[in-house]
Amino acid sequence: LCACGNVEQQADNGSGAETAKTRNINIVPYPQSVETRGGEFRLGAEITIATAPEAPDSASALFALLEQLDIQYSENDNAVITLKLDPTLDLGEEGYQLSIDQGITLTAPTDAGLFYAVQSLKQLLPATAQPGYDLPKLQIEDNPQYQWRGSMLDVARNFVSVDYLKQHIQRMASFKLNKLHLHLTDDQGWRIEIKSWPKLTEIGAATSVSGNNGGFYTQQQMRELITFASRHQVEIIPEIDLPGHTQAAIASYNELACDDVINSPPQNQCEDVVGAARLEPYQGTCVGFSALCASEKPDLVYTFVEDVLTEVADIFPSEYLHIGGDEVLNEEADAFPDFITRVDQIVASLDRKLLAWEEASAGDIRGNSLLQFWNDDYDIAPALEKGIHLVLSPCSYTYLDHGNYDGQPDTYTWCAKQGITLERVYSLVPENYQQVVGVEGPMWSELVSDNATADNRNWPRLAAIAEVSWTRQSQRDYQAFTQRLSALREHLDKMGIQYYQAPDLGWD
Ligand code: TNX
Repeated sequence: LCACGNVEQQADNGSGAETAKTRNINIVPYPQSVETRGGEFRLGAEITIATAPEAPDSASALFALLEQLDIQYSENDNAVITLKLDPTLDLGEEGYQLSIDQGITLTAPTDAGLFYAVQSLKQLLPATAQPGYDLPKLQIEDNPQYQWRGSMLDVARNFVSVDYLKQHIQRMASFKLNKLHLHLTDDQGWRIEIKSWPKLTEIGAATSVSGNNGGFYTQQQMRELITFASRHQVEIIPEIDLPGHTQAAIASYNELACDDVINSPPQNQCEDVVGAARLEPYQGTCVGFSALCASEKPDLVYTFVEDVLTEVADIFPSEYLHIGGDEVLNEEADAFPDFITRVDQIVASLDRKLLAWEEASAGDIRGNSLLQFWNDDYDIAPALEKGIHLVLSPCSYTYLDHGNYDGQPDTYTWCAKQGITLERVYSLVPENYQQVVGVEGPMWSELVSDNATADNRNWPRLAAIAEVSWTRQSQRDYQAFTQRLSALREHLDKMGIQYYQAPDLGWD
């Protein structure tokens, strides 16, 4: 994805670059190469800066950083901190250089690169205001290994506010995570306004799991959030989960189902839904029992899907539309491959690419699709042969609804009995898989109904997701990671993150 061979060599042969063991530059995710030069540069409480007019997002990020640290600044050519766009720099779309010497110079070919340079600088500084700041003289060259560095929030099982999403986006950005996948629909709730099918939010948005608050995002709110996210270099990817996980849609428009009672197949353990009326909104935690009736009512179902995806594509500018495709365990299982094939055609007609959970490889989908790989045992080889690439979310490493530790209350264990520790997340080696675009940490929310719990499940584990997806394997080292992250505690506190105090971080 980027022509950065030189830089990689420099990092690997150890000439001047610190090795994973000796470094003490507390940046997460760790950069491609860091050379310290000895000595320090003192940043005063009143400085001059120069930003690049064509790079507004990095300029805003720098202003916010200086304001947070009570550093007075004015724009001037002879600046102490310079942000410079240099399109000739061969560092890929997101790479940057950060040099601290007699002053601080951030250089990148894009605004995104400069934005990430500011994030690195931010981590080199304290999180709160001081009289002055001593920074190590150094030269950093950096760019990510993977272009997909994701977090998924399940806002369907339990709704979260726009304010929380904004906070989450800022936190993601500080760790250079760049894809926020919103799981917008599921059995328990429909969270995005669809003007042509208004009952989806009138009825389908009213509930969550266990009688918790419902809610939905208006199209206007979502457009504003997308702009906010893009200013933090985060792209929002919408997921409309189809054809299963659709009880909220079916409760809103009963005719989308085959029968008016729920019939469950033998492999489904969900006794509580069998025989329930289709009209009822669902507030339990079973999966796999619902599906749109594509087999018997194709006209209605494909009209619905096309209407919904057309509005979704109009709201979300993302290159990919996530159409779910997971866990159709009921009587519609036979119709599933054809359904996926047709939905991919709808997505193509909207000029977008398909993203779906791995099961969607059963359909005849385009080779430019992405599949989200969650079950290590799944035979993904045929999809790879078609050229399809993977977003890695193998559940035993990345499912953040599982416990931070063995026995954590209100967590799932189905994929990893002892929970998924920080070290376990970090031990994912994306390089061991083929055709990978990156890594994503899904945080399913059946058991997560407040922001504090969401924070606790996401952090610090998302920092490990960030490092395994940004940093090359030669630069990854769990001990060094925990030391660097441990040193950033103040930064996490400043962002208001109610993280789990992972013992390896030594914060007790
Ligand atoms: C599986 S894996 C799901 C979700 C659940 C989650 C709970 C996958 C694509 N789907 O519907 O929320 O397990 O851990």
